Amino acid sequence: MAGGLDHVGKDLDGFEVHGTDPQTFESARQTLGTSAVTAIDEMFVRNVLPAPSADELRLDDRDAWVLEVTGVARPGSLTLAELKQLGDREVTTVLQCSGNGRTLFDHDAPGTPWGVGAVANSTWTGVPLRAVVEAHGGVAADARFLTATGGESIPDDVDERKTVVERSIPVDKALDDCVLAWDLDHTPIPRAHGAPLRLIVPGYYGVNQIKYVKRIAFTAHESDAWIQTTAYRTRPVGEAPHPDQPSMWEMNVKSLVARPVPGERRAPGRLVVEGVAYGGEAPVDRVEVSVDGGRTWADARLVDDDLGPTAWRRWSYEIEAGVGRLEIVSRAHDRADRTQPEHAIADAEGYGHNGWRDHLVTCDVAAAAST
Ligand SMILES: Nc1nc2c(c(=O)[nH]1)N[C@H]1C(S)=C(S)[C@@H](COP(=O)(O)O)O[C@H]1N2
Ligand SMILES: [Mo]
Repeated sequence: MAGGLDHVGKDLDGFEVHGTDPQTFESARQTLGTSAVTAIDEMFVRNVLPAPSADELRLDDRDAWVLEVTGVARPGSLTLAELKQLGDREVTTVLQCSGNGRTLFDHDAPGTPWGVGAVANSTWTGVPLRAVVEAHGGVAADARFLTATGGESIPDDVDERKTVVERSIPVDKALDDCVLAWDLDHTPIPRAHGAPLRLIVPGYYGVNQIKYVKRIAFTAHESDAWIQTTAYRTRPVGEAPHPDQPSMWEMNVKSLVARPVPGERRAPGRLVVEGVAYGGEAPVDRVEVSVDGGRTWADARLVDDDLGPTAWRRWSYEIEAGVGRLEIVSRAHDRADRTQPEHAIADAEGYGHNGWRDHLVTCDVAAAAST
């Protein structure tokens, strides 16, 4: 935990700081799901490269930001002001780093040692990508992917392809669901979260949600950037990276216990267990909770209205707790009949942990000690 303002304008109070340049800040478990939509101040931050400066991002004149569009019938570029003329849509969706839960794996997976707090649920406003494409005469005939490039400037002395944040996603996904967003939570996107323009890919892992997006290209092949070919692919421990391994695109179904927090002590009586659950492209429609380490389960109550298929569901489960130790676990199900496994598949890079057993939270229920 740390205090004070970071140089991207984020108040670090309450975050676990894994790195400051580039910024890697983890949200505290107990803040997850305290509101239906995560407060911007409580959103985790993950920058692979240092964030561009306010000048580079045109923060004094956001509408002047330029987006290049290629792989369409009429390639060209648009300012943010022009993009705003093409229409807008709001989408509430989970943003989660592929490595969220990495430290729960038994093997020593490399990368940021995330606990459970690299996840948020956020509302974005922007233009549907399809509208941008239509304004440029449609996608090129051979296009199979959308490739989006982040606006970080890359120093001359490093290999641009090994460094650039550039990701490809299937073209149908891009046209059906994606938005180029300028607002987060109905205010201009802060620098930490991708000002002034960000690609939002609902239901996909965080790395695909390109911040500071300066170019979109419809391409026949996936990007040859290292972050696409080699990194962010799932594979068994011990296997070498290869571009044929599945890319970290759609998120798997998952849930977290937010409160009580691990090791918390509570007095006997009414106890409310709270958490969040989310899927990838299919919405979560049921969450089960066990307070005896997975021996018996009961359905949790889903809180809030459904905010959309890729938003999280907050859930709540109330018990009368007697003296003893609670071993709390949760298990989410999605509408495509997918469920969290008891044990996650051990992933070489520590991606995609959704096993319910490793997410177990213990809570001791004891009468208050008299002094
Ligand atoms: N341009 C750019 N986009 C990026 C990144 C980055 O470093 N640069 N990091 C990615 C990763 S790995 C994640 S998990 C999310 C984090 O989004 P957040 O910092 O808004 O929480 O942004 C993604 N988009
Ligand atoms: Mo990430």
